[in-house]
Amino acid sequence: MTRDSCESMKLATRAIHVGQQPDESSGATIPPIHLTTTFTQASPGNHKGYEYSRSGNPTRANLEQCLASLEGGTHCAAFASGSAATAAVFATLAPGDKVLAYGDVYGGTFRLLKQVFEGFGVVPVFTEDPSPAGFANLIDAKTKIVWIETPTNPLLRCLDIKKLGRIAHDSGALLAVDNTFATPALQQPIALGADYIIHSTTKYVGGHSDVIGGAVIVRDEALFERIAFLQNSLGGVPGPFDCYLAHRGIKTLALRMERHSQNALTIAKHLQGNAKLERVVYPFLPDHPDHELAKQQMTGGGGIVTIVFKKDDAALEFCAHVKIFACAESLGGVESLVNHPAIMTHASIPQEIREARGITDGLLRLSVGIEDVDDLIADLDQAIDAV
Ligand code: P1T
Repeated sequence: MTRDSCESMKLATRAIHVGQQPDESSGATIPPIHLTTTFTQASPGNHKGYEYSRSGNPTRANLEQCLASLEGGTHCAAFASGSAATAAVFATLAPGDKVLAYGDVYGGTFRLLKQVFEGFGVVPVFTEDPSPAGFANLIDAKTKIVWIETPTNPLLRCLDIKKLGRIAHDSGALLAVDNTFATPALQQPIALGADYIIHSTTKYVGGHSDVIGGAVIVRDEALFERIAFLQNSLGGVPGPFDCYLAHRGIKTLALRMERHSQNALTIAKHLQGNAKLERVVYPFLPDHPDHELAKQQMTGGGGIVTIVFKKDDAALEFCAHVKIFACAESLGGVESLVNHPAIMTHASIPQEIREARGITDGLLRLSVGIEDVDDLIADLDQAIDAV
């Protein structure tokens, strides 16, 4: 089926069929992986739409078509990592342009803004208030991009995409939403007004912790032209095999996100009230500060649960005792992981800023996998008992 013939279908169907036309030459139901750097031309300039695999490759085009469809965008550009995708969006800016972001962003995104793009004259501005008013207070005519993650990494605050889209647009800025944590299976930012969607496809989109990748999805032709130009010019493109792996993962995205969300909610409820924990953070728990908003803009709470131990040292001890949960960076794979953001993923954020944001040494981020939830709970309980 072509993208056009699938467009009226639901996400779980599109995830399996868009960009998966059988191979014309052989009938292969699963399209071949086009492991080629170049494409033979009948005569100079007379080709079939592909010239050189940095500029375009059929396996990459299949992945891009599918991701654009799932996010409700018109176009997608795939990248070699989520960071390369993020950098391409910032590379659309000129000196003096401002990026307004909530402080609780992925450490690597903070590092790109502060240690790379600030050097080129881009001005990063961080609000510590995730409410629409927090952004409205800091936005001005120089703000070109409002950048958000929702839920945020690792504190799981949820930001109001619809209201932030209006604030950005009223001021002449674009809204960029990093949809890595929720994925299009749980949250549709373009339908709520976002202009750019960014993914680390390394996470839930790929889903199996075996491929690094990224993507930018847009709903506007002119924006896509600029991003496609930067994709080709900066050259941070994924190889065909990586595109194949990410696309293969997408086919089970809807199913996986349902199970990740179910397991995470069950675990969050189970851990709530544990005497050794100060806090259990999960958007679909009623005591979460953004619970109402999360229920409005997400169809499930996602697979991440953040826990904070009363004693900082307990977090490290816990990591030494878990058996099923692997102590590792990253998230979004079928297997459960535990990450210590202050030491691992968010170490590039200066300590005083990190702690002021609540990323303390006692905080752990659980990426809840799709194993049997009883086994996961037993593992968490024995590790907490051991500290
Ligand atoms: O790792 P990479 O594919 O380059 O993606 C960067 C990135 C972008 N956006 C979000 C929300 C992310 O979480 C990440 C990467 N994050 C981790 C590696 C992590 O463990 O949090």
